[in-house]
Amino acid sequence: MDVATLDDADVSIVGPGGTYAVTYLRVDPSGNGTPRTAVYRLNAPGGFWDPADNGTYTVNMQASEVRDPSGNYVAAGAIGTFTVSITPPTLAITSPTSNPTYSTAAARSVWAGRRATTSG
Ligand SMILES: [Ca+2]
Repeated sequence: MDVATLDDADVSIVGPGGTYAVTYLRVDPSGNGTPRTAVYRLNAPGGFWDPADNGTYTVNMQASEVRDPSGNYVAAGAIGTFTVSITPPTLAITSPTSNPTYSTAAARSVWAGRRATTSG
């Protein structure tokens, strides 16, 4: 692989919500040779991953983007898929274990006590 041909234009990803560009990050190991693994980042559609993004994503090699040192380009077309499956978190609200009671007589008593304390 001619690693100088690696960049953001090499692949695009088609998912349930459309076609997405990627960001080229690195190649392992560095320098020309074979085999090489190129790493790209796909940002979450809409800024974060949520259940609306669930589904199958297809990685598509773009024509005339990556080649070997002899000038042979990788053929365009689908080169892999991955699945996104996000389950939303749940929040459970349980009843309190004790149910406080309210007495108007008790409230008056407390209020009167405070008045007596502050006026004295
Ligand atoms: Ca390229």
